[in-house]
Amino acid sequence: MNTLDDFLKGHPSAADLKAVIAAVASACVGISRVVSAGAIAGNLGSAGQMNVQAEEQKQLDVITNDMLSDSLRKCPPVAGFASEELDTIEATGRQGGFLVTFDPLDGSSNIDVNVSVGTIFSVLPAPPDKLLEERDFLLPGRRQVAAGYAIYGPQTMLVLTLMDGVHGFTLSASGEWLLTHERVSIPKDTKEFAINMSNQRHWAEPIRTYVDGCLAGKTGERGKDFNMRWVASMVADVHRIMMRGGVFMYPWDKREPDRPGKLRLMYEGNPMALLIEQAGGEAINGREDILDVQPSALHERVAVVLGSANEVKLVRNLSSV
Ligand code: P6P
Repeated sequence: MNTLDDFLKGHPSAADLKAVIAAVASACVGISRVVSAGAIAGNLGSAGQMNVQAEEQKQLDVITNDMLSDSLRKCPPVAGFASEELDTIEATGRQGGFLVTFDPLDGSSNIDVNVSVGTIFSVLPAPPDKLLEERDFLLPGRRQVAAGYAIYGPQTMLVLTLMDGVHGFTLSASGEWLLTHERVSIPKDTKEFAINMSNQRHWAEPIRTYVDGCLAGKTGERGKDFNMRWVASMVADVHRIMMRGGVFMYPWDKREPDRPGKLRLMYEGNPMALLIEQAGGEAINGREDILDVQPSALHERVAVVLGSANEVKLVRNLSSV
């Protein structure tokens, strides 16, 4: 089997971009080990502080953030990075190259109960010759030059795109990423939807209509029965869709009417939307492609509906009436 190093060596993209991917991949090997050590290492539970999202930080949120930050600081083509766990950006002092945004441990509320979690990352072009500012990160998702996630589950996998399709690597016992899933392709149709049903009374009409159609199954207009999954770990739900299709929804809801959604645009919505589109799926915030959203703040949130193209098209049509 080819390794990630073999894959990158043979890839036409620029050497400095490949160095960024290698730096992220290397950090994820370490994160996998720390996550799998769990209670043995005494890293579970709360860190006793809140992050910029006003959410309680887990110890592993802080530990994994530091691991990925350290790896990027040491990677020459990285001009700066932003993390879900950091209030603002960190500039490395180098100019040009790339910006990286990341969620070091997505789904960390699952970590204490041993459910799959993951790392999500996005790579953007850095401005060529200026001191870095937060607004340099506020590029639409279409400007990404690479994105990916690591999923720490029964297997640890790295799933990434360098803008020519999506490829999956599985971490071997010896710590090597082996190419196990070439050119991942998401089925256009599905019988599986993922949403947190406990929020049903808060959704807007189009989402309620779409989910009601799935629940009606063969007895309704869809003419087929659906299954439901909700891991409450975006990386795990998206990975399932990458492997067998489906539709994932975290829509706007009226609990916080001024908030577009729960998930973050720059390091959850955009990287996942790029991967989904590169694998033949679609990713919208309801009406428009997530990748076309113009960010206005580093930690802004976005509504997310992504997955099998024909299902997302249905939601887009319902939202457009
Ligand atoms: P809820 C994890 O906290 C996360 O950000 C995503 O990974 C996940 O899809 C979502 O929130 C789960 O949210 O409201 O179902 O707990």
